[in-house]
Amino acid sequence: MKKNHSPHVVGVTPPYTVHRSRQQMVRDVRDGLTKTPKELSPKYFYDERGSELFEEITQLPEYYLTRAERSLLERKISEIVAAVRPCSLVELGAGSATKTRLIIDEMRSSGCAECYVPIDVSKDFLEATAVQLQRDYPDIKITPVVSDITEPFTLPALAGPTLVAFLGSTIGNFPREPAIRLLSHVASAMGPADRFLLGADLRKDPEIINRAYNDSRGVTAAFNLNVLQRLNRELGANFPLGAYEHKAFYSSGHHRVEMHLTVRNAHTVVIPEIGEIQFREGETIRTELSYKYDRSTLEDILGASGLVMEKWMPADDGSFALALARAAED
Ligand code: SAH
Ligand code: AVI
Repeated sequence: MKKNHSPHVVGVTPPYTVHRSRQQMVRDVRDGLTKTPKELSPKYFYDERGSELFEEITQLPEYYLTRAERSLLERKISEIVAAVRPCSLVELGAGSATKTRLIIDEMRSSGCAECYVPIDVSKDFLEATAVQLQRDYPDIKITPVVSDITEPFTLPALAGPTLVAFLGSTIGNFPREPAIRLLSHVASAMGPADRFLLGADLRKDPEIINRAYNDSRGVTAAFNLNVLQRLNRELGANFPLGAYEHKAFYSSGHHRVEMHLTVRNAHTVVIPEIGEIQFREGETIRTELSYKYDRSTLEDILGASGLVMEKWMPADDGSFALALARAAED
């Protein structure tokens, strides 16, 4: 990597991180809920409970994304590691880093695995992931970083070459311009020998997509509603959870899933640091977008971010793809 900054390492500076992110949260919630239509950033799904619910989603029969990416990684990781020869791995939005173990295992068996830097906003969950990984891989330096990847992020000094992974199609939770801003930060942190590995969900039969976001056990609904529970817990808000309903649908025109919370009956919510907010019957809070891609759209987004796609690795059934990219020469 080109840059060498000091990171906010978990366990060393948590009060600083928590304090800053709370102020940001109040600002974001105020901005989002005073807009028409109302919205909340999907990053607020991920407190510890939200991260646990997401893990449950990845096990659901309807949620094909995680299984599709896992089987692609199993098939392609030796080729990727042989081509990049990474000694360090940085991961954006690492979560439980379950699939990441496939990358780390391959790096170790091919002779170089010095450090792993998982970056995530979900502080407690990230800490638990890092502790477990350090136990399982005592020979690798694990440096978790609590950070919002939409901000220009900082990275520790790393033994190169570095593979920067962004898995799970989390890129899909960002519309085009924010996605380009985020990936531009990645591109500018990469040196010539580094590579970016992106996992992305592809366009397909809308029924399959709709099922993935409307599972029969209601786990996605609980994940969606958890954002309001979080605002109740952390900001002392009084959202009546029973007054909201999970709604998710695929919009073919926009190539994206929209996730909303629909208001069943009108009410007023008080958030002490923000004030009173009115909710009308039938209105919605948009909580997430999840874009689905094709190769040319992704190549275009990567290109606009200063990245060049070198390898395109779609699943045999076309459900999901991995893309490997390098930074464009200036
Ligand atoms: N990579 C994992 C987890 C995907 S879930 C997988 O493929 O299964 C999305 C992850 O990104 C969560 O762990 C969430 O906490 C994290 N995340 C979401 N928005 C983020 C942001 N703005 N900054 C940092 N991490 C974020
Ligand atoms: C993390 N992200 C890619 C998931 C997605 O599919 O957009 C989050 C999610 N939302 C509902 N289910 C899963």
